Amino acid sequence: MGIIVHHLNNSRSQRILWLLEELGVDYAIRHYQRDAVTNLAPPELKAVHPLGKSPLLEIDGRVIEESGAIVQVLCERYGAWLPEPGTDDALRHLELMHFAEGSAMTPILLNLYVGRLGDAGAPLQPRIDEQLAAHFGYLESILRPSGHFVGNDWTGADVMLSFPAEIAAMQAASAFPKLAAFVAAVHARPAWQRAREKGGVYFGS
Ligand SMILES: N[C@@H](CCC(=O)N[C@@H](CS)C(=O)NCC(=O)O)C(=O)O
Repeated sequence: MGIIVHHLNNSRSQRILWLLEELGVDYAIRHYQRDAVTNLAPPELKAVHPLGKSPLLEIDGRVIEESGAIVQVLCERYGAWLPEPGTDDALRHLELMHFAEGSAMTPILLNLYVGRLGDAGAPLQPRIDEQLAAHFGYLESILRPSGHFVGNDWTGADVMLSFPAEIAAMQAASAFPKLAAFVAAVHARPAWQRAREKGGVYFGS
């Protein structure tokens, strides 16, 4: 049975296309477009999964939600982009796979939503800014001399952290030069460029 990615334009789903391209796996994309006014996913995604969010991966006759789980399943299935099991790197990898969505996305999303409140959100903004700087600063500090987040090669953690790193590089590249270099290295990969072609509009480009 084939693999299908339910892909929302301009979303975290882009990194799943990137990983599939890196793995050289055959897959199909079902495209969904954000609403031009609300920026939300279209209702058709709720027919695939009750939350109606993307990415969603159809594989082996079931639908998997949550990017981190999708990345882990794909890396394990194809035996690639994972550190050696039982090593310190494997533990670090697990930690960072969860950090990407569990921690790094929280201030990013708060910034997005509270920013829409205008003056009403002003009292919250200093704490959000401080947490954004803390999380981006942490990522900047743990990026290894190899240019990867774990070990000396590409892993699923690099895929997961590419999204918060892209936000950091967009918002303040000069404050986070290592993250900006990491993002440039990701974007230079032929697999990322193929995924970008197939995925459609991403970050306005
Ligand atoms: N933690 C989830 C987040 C999924 C998520 O919120 N996806 C966004 C795109 S970045 C989405 O579908 N937003 C559209 C909506 O909420 O209507 C994951 O990483 O898979």
